[in-house]
Amino acid sequence: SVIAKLELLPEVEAFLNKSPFASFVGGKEFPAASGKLIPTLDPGSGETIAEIHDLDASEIDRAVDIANEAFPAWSGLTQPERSQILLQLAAAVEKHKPIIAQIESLDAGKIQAQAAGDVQNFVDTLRYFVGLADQVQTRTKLDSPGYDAWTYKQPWGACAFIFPWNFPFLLIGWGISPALAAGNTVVIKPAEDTSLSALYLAQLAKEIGVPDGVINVVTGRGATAGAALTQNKNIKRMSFTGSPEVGQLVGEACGRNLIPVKLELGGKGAAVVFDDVDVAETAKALVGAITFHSGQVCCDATRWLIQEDIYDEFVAQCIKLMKDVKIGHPLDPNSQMGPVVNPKQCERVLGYQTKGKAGGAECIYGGGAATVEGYEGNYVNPALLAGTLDNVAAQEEIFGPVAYLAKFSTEEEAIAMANDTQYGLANSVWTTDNDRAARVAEAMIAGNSWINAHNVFAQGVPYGGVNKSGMGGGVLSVETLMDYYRSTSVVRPL
Ligand code: TXE
Repeated sequence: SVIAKLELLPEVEAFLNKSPFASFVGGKEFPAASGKLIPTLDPGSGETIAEIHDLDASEIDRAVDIANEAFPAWSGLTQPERSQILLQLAAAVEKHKPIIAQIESLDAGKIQAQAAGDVQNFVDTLRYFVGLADQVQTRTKLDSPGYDAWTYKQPWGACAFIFPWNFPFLLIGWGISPALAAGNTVVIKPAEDTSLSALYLAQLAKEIGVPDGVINVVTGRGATAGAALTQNKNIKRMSFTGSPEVGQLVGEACGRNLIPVKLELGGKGAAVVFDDVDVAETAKALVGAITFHSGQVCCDATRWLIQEDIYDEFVAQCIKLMKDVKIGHPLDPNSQMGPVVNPKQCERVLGYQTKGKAGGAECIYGGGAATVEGYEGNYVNPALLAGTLDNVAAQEEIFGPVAYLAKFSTEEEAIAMANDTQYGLANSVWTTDNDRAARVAEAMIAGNSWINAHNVFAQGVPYGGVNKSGMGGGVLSVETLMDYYRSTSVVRPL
């Protein structure tokens, strides 16, 4: 076995030896009565690293009940008491960063150093939301002549989260931190391909004294376990991150029960590059972005719109850079780009290259499957396609290291092309003209616009998409924190 030859930390080996993994609910293992298991694979070698339990609908419902039962005690703590526990959790995760990062790297096919960055981001995000929640005034006096009036904010109860496989641990941090800091309990359903870091978190939370039932992890298939969570009438809020197709189903299910839902879906971001940029630097940044986590990044720049007079030079630079990208196993410290998550995703990425070419696009560099000696993983080559924007590869989310290039001549044309999409998550504009940068950044229809950068996040800066990219954004900011309080207005005539 290839995995046996990898240098795993003893703690990671010990953790994997606990397989098969039950879910973790109410502070203890929570097995699937059916005994059904789902294998979880190392995308870098194709080998099975563990198995997870596949819960059924009644078990999901039981987990939600347990989370609701834990709510009165958790929400009844004072804010300093709750914050203290969550800060201890943040410290424990930080201490265990190398272990969690290696589990994540092996489970999700993520370059190990990037996985460590994700774990740190979880820690920073949790600390940030604890700090914010400490400042929330739960009673606010209203100025209403003739009345004594105020609003009172309190947490909801058990909140549900369904997460995808591209940033398994980081997204848990973005999702649950505001919910927990506000005093809610959580039920987390990680993607079936990448449930291990969530299970590690739940066990760690138990060890450091997070009360039982506050952080629950349920594992299983999307169409069964995931769907059961979205149909449960006792969850107080739902947050889903994943594909638009499933997002619609989640929205429908929550709509039927009038449960508030937040959807973070895909994207087809544009990078608009004007001719006054440093071409080599900009090409480097965009090649870095599209190859980062093999392009499995919802806010990625996947449509590169290049002003016509620098187009050829820009393409030449990109090709040079892409040739140098070292594809390899995520745990190999020399690797710059790892595999895609599973064979299905590999087929999807290659399929869009075929469909794009059939629709008239030209493949100007790369493409196809990649081979990495000694590993039977899901490796693909980075690729550059070029053509008109009415092509399926320019309109649909590929979720792989594939950039689609097109030329523009004027600023107006560039904005129209950037907005020629059903998505609206994140775009970037590249120029040394500050006025133009601000104009274009504001004219592109999306939740986020970056200037001379792509994929930059900061706690305190709201993140999230519009249109087919989702609804209820505000992630990473006070906007999301406030979602996790319900508000009661109290009025007494004087
Ligand atoms: O995602 P799914 P998939 C996009 C990306 C990718 C494509 C397919 O383009 O190629 O989606 O990925 C759970 N009810 N993104 O099929 O199915 C599932 O178990 C409730 C973009 O893997 O949306 C998992 O936990 N839940 C995205 C989660 O939904 C269901 C990241 C996401 O899986 C369910 C991932 C159902 N009926 C994929 N069916 C982003 N925006 O970052 C599945 N799930």
